[in-house]
Amino acid sequence: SSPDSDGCTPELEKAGLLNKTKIAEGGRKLRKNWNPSWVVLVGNSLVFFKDPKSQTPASWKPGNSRPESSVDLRGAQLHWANELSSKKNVFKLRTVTGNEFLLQSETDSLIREWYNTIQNVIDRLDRE
Ligand code: I3P
Repeated sequence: SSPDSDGCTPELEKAGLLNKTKIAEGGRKLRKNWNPSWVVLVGNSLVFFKDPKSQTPASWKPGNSRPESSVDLRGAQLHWANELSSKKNVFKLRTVTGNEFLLQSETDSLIREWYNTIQNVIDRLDRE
């Protein structure tokens, strides 16, 4: 049987490396700080990990694999937001709690896949 035969383990939908910056916390604007982030879409959440490649070997410890932060996609809003950055391929994710993130990739097809996959999860949650 599959590891999730009980249906209780959230399904891993997508994982990959994107550039990320948080631009608002609870509706309050933050200063941009772009960093590579390992992004995992699992269940109803988008989970961010620090990019291991951006860390020195000495800084790597097993405990560092814990998520940096996590975003509940229920009620979230997704918009292309190239006007919010000098970078190309940027979209904005806004949570119900007023946290806002920009996510970016140099690869057009990759960022479109992420946009569509996240939007599908948001749409699914909207229908529940
Ligand atoms: C910011 C930094 C960001 C840039 C931002 C700058 O400067 O260069 O990369 O965002 O532009 O203010 P600093 O490091 O001094 O904070 P983009 O790369 O997304 O353009 P912005 O203020 O126009 O958003």
